[in-house]
Amino acid sequence: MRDVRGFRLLDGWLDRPAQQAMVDEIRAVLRAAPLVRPVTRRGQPLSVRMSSAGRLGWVTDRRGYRYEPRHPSGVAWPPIPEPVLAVWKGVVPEARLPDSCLINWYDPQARMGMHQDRDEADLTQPVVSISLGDDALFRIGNLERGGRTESVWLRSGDVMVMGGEARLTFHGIDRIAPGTSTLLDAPGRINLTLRVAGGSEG
Ligand code: MD6
Ligand code: FE
Repeated sequence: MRDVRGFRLLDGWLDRPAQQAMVDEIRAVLRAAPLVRPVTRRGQPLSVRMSSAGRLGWVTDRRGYRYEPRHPSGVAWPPIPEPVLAVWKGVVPEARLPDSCLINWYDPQARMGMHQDRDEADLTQPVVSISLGDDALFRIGNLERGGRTESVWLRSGDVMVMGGEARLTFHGIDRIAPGTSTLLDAPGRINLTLRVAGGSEG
């Protein structure tokens, strides 16, 4: 376990067969709830394509950022696959169970700008992220935008926990290193982020 500014990085938490099984589960979710390229409130398309599993899915469109109970097509999000829930239970056993799993697909050109994850109702609950496929350069900043940053490579099978003091730290993905993993059949990366998005009524 490595601690980088309060982010707990569990290198190689998932072995190769577990990664493969998880990719199969995610592909099944994406057949029911296909990836979409979201736009910001200003209409700027993100480079990452997204879908979700769980009671709530994170979306952005002209109406802004929020959690929604349905895919933009109108179908309910599929349930969070059991092996994905098992990672959460293994790494943050004290936390409430997650009700949202955001699925991000990065093609080799995709990136994610520095952001905070703050659309969840209860910010005392952690966010757990799982990396599958090509390596990604993850940048960790501060509780305010700007300042010095530190970068770490996230590799296939790595799990990252953002909680406690670090829960509102700015972070982003600078780039993907295509061809560094043989897990997926195309160059790119899948990132799963599990969250407790809703309030305690859920
Ligand atoms: C990514 N991850 O790894 C983007 N957010 O592709 C995130 O934005 C993230 O890894 C919250 C907690 C952990 C993360
Ligand atoms: Fe994030």
